[in-house]
Order: sequence, then C-alpha cells, then structure tokens
Amino acid sequence: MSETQTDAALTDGFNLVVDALKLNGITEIYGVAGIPVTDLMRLAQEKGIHYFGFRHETSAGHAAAISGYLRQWPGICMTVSAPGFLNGMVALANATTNGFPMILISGSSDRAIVDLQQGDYEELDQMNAAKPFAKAAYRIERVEDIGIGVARAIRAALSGRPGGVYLDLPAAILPAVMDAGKGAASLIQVVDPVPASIPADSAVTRALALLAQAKRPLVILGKGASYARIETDIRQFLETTAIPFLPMSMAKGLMPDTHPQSAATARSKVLAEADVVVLVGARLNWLLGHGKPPQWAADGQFIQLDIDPVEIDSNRKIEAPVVGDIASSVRRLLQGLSATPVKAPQDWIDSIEAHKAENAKKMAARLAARPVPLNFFAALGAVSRVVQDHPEAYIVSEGANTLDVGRNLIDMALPRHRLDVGTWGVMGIGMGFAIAAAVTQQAPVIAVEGDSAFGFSGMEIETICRYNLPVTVVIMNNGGIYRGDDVNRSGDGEPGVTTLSAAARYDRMMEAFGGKGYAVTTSEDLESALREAVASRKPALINVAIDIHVGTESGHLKKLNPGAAQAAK
Ligand code: ADP
Ligand code: TZD
Ligand code: MG
Repeated sequence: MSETQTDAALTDGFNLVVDALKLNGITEIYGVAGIPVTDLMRLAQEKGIHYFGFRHETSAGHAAAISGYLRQWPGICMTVSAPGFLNGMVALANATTNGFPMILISGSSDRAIVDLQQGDYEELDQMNAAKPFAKAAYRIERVEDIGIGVARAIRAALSGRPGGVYLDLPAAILPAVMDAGKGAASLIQVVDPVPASIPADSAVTRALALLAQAKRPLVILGKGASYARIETDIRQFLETTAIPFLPMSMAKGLMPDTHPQSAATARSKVLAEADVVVLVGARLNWLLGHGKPPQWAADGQFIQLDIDPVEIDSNRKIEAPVVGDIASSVRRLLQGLSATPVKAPQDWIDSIEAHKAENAKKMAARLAARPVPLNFFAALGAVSRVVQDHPEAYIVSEGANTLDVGRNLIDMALPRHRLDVGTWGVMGIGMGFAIAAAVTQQAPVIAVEGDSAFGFSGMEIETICRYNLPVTVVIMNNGGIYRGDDVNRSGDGEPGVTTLSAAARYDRMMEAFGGKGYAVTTSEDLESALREAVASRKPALINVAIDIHVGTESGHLKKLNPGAAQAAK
C-alpha cells in the first residue's frame, strides 16, 4: 500500500474530536494552549471552529459557560493537563452551580503512570478530581469512543438542569488512528437533547387554584426562566393576571425593568407581604433568604416551576410544585387561565405603587447629586443613562458596591442582557463573560467592574484587544475591596486588608495593549466617554475615580459578615 493510500484510509483522534464537535454545532473553543492540546486547537481552527486563546483558563471557562447560557448549547473550554485543568475547574464548578451548560475538555497524562503515581508530566487524576464539581465527568480511553464521549458530554450538559461537564482526553488517544470510514460512522449527532418536559395537568390545576385565591400574589423570575427564553409567554401571563413581578439579577430584562408591574423598587415590601409566590426558575437559596422569615411571611404559600424535582421543598414547603421545563409549564399555566381566571387584587397593586413612588422619590434625590469625588450612585447613574440609549448592549458586572448599586440602577430592556456573579457571588467572571458575549452576540458589551473584581481577570484585556472585540470595561476605582480607606491596626504602615491602589490607572493597561483608555473623575465625563467607547465598537477601558470612603463593607451582604455587623454597632 502506498503512503497516500494509508493516509486516505485512516483517521485519528485529533480529527475525530474536531469532527464530533463540529457535527454537534460547536462553533467556538475558548482555551489556553499547551501539551497535549495545542495541535488539537490548531486543527479545530483549520477546520473552521473559531479558537479564542486566553491568558488564564478560568476566564476561558467562564467564557464557555456564559456562551452556554446565551446559546442554550454547551460552550467549550479546552485546557492542558493538571494546572490548566484546575484553573478551568473554578469555571466548571461555577457553571454547575448556576445551571450553565458547558464542557471542559482537558488533555491528560498517561493513565498507567498517573494511577501508580510515578510522576508523569502534569500528573493528576483529573476525572476524579472533577467529579464533585461537575454535573458529569467522562474519560474517553479509546479512539473509537470519541463520538460517544462527545455525545454523552453534550447531553449531560444540556439535559434537565443544565451544568458543567468534564471530558477527559488522555494524550494517547489523540494521535491514535483508526479506519476513516469506521471513524466517521462512530460519530453521533445528538438528536433532541432537550426534549420538552410537560408538567402534569393536576400540577397546573393545583397551582392555578392556589393563585386564583391569592390576595397578595407575587411572581419571582430567575435565571432559569431567562435561560428557557419564556419572554413572550411570561409577559402575556403577567399582563393577563396583573401580578407584580420581581426579577433575580440575571433575569432582569426578561420583562423590561421599566414595566409597570415590576415591583423591584418595593422588593422588601412584596417579599414580606406576599401570600402566594410563584417561583419561575429561581431557587430559594441565600439570595432569597431561603424563603424564610424575616424576609418572607411565615404563612406565605409557594408555587415553584422548575425542571428539577429535587429542588422542590429544598428550603421550605412548596404547596404547588410544577415540575417540567419552564417554557412548557408557563405555556400550560397561560392556557389554564381561561378555565381558572386569576387577577391580582387592586388594593395589593395600589399599595405596591404607593411604596414604589416613595422609593423613587428618595432615589431621584440621590441620583440628582453630582459629588466630586464621585460616589457609586452618581457614577452608576451615568452608566445607566448610556445603557438606556443602548438596549442592545450586554452588561457584565461584578464587585460588591459596584455590583449591588449597579443592579438597582441599570435598567435592562431585553432578556439575557445582564450577566453577573450569579449564585456564588464569584469574582473573576468579568472579562471571560464579556468576551463570550461579544463573540456570540455581535453586540457591544459594557463590563461594569469593581477595581478588585477586575483584577481577577484583568489580563484578558489583552485578549479583548487581540480579537478587537467591542468591549468597554468601566472600572469603579475606589481603591479597594468595598472601600479604599481600610486601616492596618498594627500601625506598621503596611496597607490595610481591603486596600488596593486608588491611584492605579487601569486605563493605561488598556492603552498598553492598543485599546482606548479614559480616566474620568466626574459623571459628565464618564457619560461622554462611555457613549464614545460604545459607539466605537472597539476595546476601551474607563478608569472612574470613586471616593475611597463611600463603599459599604461587603456591599449589600453586611449580615453575612460578622465583623462588619460588629463594626456597624
Ligand atoms: P436565580 O439565581 O436567578 O434565582 P437559580 O440559578 O437559583 O436562579 O435558579 C434557576 C432554576 O431554574 C434552577 O433551579 C434550575 O433547575 C431551573 N431551570 C433552569 N433551566 C430550566 C428550564 N429550562 N426549565 C425549567 N427550569 C429550569
Ligand atoms: N474571591 C472570589 C473568587 N470571589 C469573591 N466573592 C471574593 C473573593 C470576595 N469578594 C467579594 O465577595 S466582593 C469582592 C471580593 C474580593 C471585591 C469587592 O471589591 P470591588 O467592588 O472593588 O470589586 P467595590 O465596588 O469596591 O465594592
Ligand atoms: Mg472597589
């Protein structure tokens, strides 16, 4: 047999991995190159998958995760063995916690050596290390199993509550060869990986019966609802029933924040007073005070729409579970309204309106102030004015005060346009989320970052510049974690625990990589710089000088921080 005939008849692991991903609609890979995946990445790029090379695997992993959330299809992160893999694990665990579909693919060392702990290059039992943090973890040991391995990873990431899947590729399977025809036949294009999961009629009837007799009903929209893309049906359901709604952070925009039924500016009141609450893709975790007093009425009753039956009763009794996919469940509830009409009582709506008006007055006074040095309200007020004129922009946000004040001030008009720290409150999502939003949505991105938060992924502004992405990073620089005036009580002159450099000029970092840098000290300058940067559709960074004394310790989470509570006494 001539050499060309041999080549024509054989394929290898490199080609089969790339072909399996392509066959399943994967169009991007986010990663960091090295042994043993560099050539795999090169081949993927050659065969038409866009490869985005990062500076750190955690950011590449966050990019893959949020791509999964935005696309309803797993994002792919690819890393080298042991340390690269572990860097990716933060993102994989965060994806699993938040319900984002992603697949972390890592090359790994020789099993025979790893299992006898003989000290291979970057030795680690990666699959078992991944298991506690992943929704599923698989290893492909034979080249002929690549098709099945990729199919299983995709199904595991997407099905039920989505999550992070780890896929281990031992280096030896990549150059391994097999018959090309058999190889092609071994690949699987997944069919119907997210079948509709229809709730029982009895569950829908029970839920509507409870809701119909509510005196103070409330709907809470979570990121599960955003993910499920129910914007059309939920709007019809809410407008038909007149029930007030509250969006969780990443559900902002599923219904426009400016919708008259939004109870966001009466949040504490509606949580404390609601008698029947409908949870739509939101968990009763710490972000909702576990559904318990004092935040909630002790005798409130709950309807919960979720894909995961185990979520029901996790924190308190759920009177009416509606287990199914949210799109199907909301559709059934909507259809059920003709037989069981539901209308929120007018006195409940009126009392919420009165409360909202009062809070709006207080906020207007806060927003009218133009202090120099800037505080968070004045600076984020300027950001919100620009966002109002750019509803197409994606907002990424992390930090503490920056995150909390921004969440309240920046109204979202469109679904899935706010991407933030999610269930864990994790710092470090910023640049990865921003890059994937820009790549997958072809829209401008504004990353609103605390100065500490930015530091976790800041080096990725080089990545943003290298790919020339339309990302504007706005850094609320108050010189620290929460605030910039922490005191070192030892008196030895070293910086305090939460202190960072208030004089730092992050804008110059951006300039170093070829992007546009702005340094501003007033809300007017911030607003005009941001307008210019967003319109340019080019990499930009605005360093916003914020008063080092104005942040609150732990942002809005003071009660979770015993020291801060003590200090406040
Ligand atoms: P938030 O932080 O916005 O409150 P969570 O992440 O706590 O949201 O909750 C999202 C919930 O949505 C999870 O319990 C998850 O199981 C559920 N979920 C995610 N996708 C779907 C879907 N397509 N259909 C039904 N439920 C879903
Ligand atoms: N490490 C990680 C991975 N996640 C975290 N949430 C933290 C540390 C602790 N942390 C917070 O919870 S917020 C925050 C840290 C370090 C940064 C807050 O400072 P900032 O924001 O500059 O980003 P503000 O505007 O100054 O409050
Ligand atoms: Mg700060």
